[in-house]
Amino acid sequence: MLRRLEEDVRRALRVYLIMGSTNCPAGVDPAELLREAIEGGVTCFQFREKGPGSLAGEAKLELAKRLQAVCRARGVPFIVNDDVSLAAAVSADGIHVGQDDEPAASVRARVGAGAIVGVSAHTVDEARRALADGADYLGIGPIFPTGSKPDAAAPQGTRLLRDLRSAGIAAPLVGIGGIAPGNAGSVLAAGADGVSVISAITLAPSPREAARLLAGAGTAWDRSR
Ligand code: 3NM
Repeated sequence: MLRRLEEDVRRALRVYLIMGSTNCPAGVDPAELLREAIEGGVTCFQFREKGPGSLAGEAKLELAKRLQAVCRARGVPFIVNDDVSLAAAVSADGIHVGQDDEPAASVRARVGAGAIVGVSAHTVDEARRALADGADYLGIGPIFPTGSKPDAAAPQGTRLLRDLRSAGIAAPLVGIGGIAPGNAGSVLAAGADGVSVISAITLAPSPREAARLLAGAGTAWDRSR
């Protein structure tokens, strides 16, 4: 399969929902939440099944397949967090890894040229290394304080996004951490191609409306340029 075009990845990052079963309010079906969020404007999805109470084994695989089916029916890329074996088992569109996970070069070797590889980076050096290792996009965060990742580093604001662009890095970038409709514009203005969120959508009274507002922040940013 041909390597994804960079511009396709850039466009997909615009409103990037990350979610696992533990991010959903009690009694809410993750597949239904995802369906609503995509209807609202989500352009990419990452299955991140992590932390206390998260699913494992067959139950994790089953949920991955259900969420992938929702994405497929709507043409939204389905990315798996960290678990390269799961990504391979379901033929996911891509895989996202952090600095403490399997290195990007070995992930790229395992998933092949046709899959999207995303890497979390916290410095310009980490970003350069990930791109040299074959990453298609970088996740930059946490931008703002987040309640969704207990081991997140200190919030760094939009500075690293600006530094990466000033350093001439043109690769697709997505901001993450504490992003919501009200601050998404500042993340795009700093150089991100999109915003990645968990709670702004999963804990919103209406995931559809939250996604619509995040997509609207992108449209407003495009118009202001
Ligand atoms: N990674 P919310 S912050 C999964 O900084 C994740 O790399 C981060 O959740 C990083 O949108 C984060 O609810 C959690 O703040 C994002």
